[in-house]
Amino acid sequence: MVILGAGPAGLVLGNILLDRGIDCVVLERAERAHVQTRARAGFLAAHTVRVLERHGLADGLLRNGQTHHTCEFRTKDGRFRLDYSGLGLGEPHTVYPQQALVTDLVTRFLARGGQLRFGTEVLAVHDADGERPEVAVREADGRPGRWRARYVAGCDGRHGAARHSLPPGTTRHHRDLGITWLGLLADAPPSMDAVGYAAHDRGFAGHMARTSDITRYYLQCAPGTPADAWSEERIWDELDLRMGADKYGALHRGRILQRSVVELASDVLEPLRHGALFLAGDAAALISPSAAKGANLAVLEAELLAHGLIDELTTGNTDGLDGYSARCLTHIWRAQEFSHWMIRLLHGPSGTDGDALFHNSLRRARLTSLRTTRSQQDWFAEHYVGV
Ligand code: FAS
Repeated sequence: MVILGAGPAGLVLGNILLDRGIDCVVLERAERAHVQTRARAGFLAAHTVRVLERHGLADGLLRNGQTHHTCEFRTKDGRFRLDYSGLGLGEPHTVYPQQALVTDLVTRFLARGGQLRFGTEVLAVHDADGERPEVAVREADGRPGRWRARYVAGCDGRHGAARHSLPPGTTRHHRDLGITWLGLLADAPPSMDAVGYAAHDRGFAGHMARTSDITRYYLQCAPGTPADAWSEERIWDELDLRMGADKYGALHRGRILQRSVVELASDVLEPLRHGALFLAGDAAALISPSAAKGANLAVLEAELLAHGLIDELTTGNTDGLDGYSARCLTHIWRAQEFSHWMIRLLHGPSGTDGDALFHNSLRRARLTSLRTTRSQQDWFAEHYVGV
């Protein structure tokens, strides 16, 4: 079994297969230090925690993760909080930085004798429809290499080789959402005990705890804005303005540790299986971070694929593998739908022309429904935490 990519999808899959005695190798382009410090997700759904616990992969997050169950919406009409531990399925999030989870998964995989080849770039997957597909790589020493296996899992993300090795006829649904965020990681304690969403006329702003000392912020900016265009002072001033610091108190400031530009897009490939090649995680679909679903879907899909592979390789039963694509796509499209709902809730066209006024009035009505209607709050909580 060859697994492309050492992100949450590839590592969860590799650990589950290794535990069941199934030989696998993970091929990862980046070096270990980079993989283990790349800051992305932080909100793990209750389902994700259950999957990781089920496979003995949750020690770190159970020890250091923080349970989270409140979000706060701030608009020019005021603010309201939703404690979703009493709404919908009544499930909380666990806040645990993705880089910490990935470090746990790498450490455990290697400790169990797993083969993980850092610095190995996958160039292409050939003969996916054949008995033993071939994975062409550039090894860490620069020499070309080839890996053959009964199955290949493409867990190498949205820009990986697996996506570019698909046969013609694969359907790709892609939408650029025309919204850009500055993704920021600040060396500052969280300023509220909730996920903060500000739907401001100047654009969206988001506040998400990562640890007791580190906070992730998102700041909507004009498309094409370079990551380093804004000074730290301007960033904090704008975050304070959009978060309503004049009414609710200033945010805790600190050094900006990491910045990235996130162009919100939605992308789904169908089907997710091509012969012996299976796609999982961001290689399968990209969900905008507005719904915090990407890493959670990656773990869900990794477990589904692992179960299908274990069944086929140990009993010859192919039901799990045959149904893999359809099962994942059901979850993916639900996550896409919720992600789009969140985008329409938190972003509106700027300006005062008729169209802008119309859409912003719809947005305010959505926020009012969420603030005042129990059924809307239950729906929100179920989709916000569920995958
Ligand atoms: P990954 O991208 O994590 O891993 C793929 C791996 O494949 C990488 O290590 C890469 O180096 C490697 N690779 C790529 N090409 C290769 C090649 N040719 N050869 C070998 N290796 C190759 N999701 C949430 O659920 N909650 C959040 O709060 C959240 N916040 C996010 C914030 C940001 C700024 C970003 C960018 C994403 C966020 N996401 C969030 C989504 C994110 O977590 C992804 O969904 C998640 O990393 C997907 O995991 P994988 O599919 O394993 O892919």
